[in-house]
Amino acid sequence: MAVLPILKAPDPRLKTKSKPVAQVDEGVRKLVADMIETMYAANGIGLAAIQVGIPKRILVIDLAREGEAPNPQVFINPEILEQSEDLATYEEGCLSVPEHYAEVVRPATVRVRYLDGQGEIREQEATGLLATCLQHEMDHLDGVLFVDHLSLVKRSVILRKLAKAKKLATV
Ligand code: GNR
Ligand code: NI
Repeated sequence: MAVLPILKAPDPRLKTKSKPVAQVDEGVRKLVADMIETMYAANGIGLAAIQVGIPKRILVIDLAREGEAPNPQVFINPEILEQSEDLATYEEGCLSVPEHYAEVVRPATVRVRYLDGQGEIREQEATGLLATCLQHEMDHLDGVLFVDHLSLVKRSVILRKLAKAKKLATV
């Protein structure tokens, strides 16, 4: 297992549309294990493969709180089957948009179909933080960041600060 470096915006790779996984094989299982380790090391509740530079439709989520037993959930090739009309607002952050947080409105409940870490097909209905996190991660698979849900003004402020921070870091 390995902790992988996480891409930070603005990085053009974060805009990639990730490709479906053809087969859940040894290579995919190794990547999933590395993604879980990377998510824990970064104190995140979710991670999409593109955040570590791999354009595959894979995401991991663990909503267990500190002191609770770890509960990593693996979603491969996830698809939204249904989404509620009622909406929920959460303050979102992103490991690829460090130190910026903003309220994002999304469907409150989603039903998803996906392959689990064993390659078994599954369906799950998600509400609350899991619904938000799943949609945030699934956005990554299509090259979308939470800031893309904000007004142009809010998005520009955040992206300009990140570009500046990146510039300072590389001098
Ligand atoms: O760690 C994370 N926290 C978070 C909080 C609210 C809504 C979504 C998230 S996901 C984020 C980790 C991340 O960037 N996943 O892509
Ligand atoms: Ni994110």
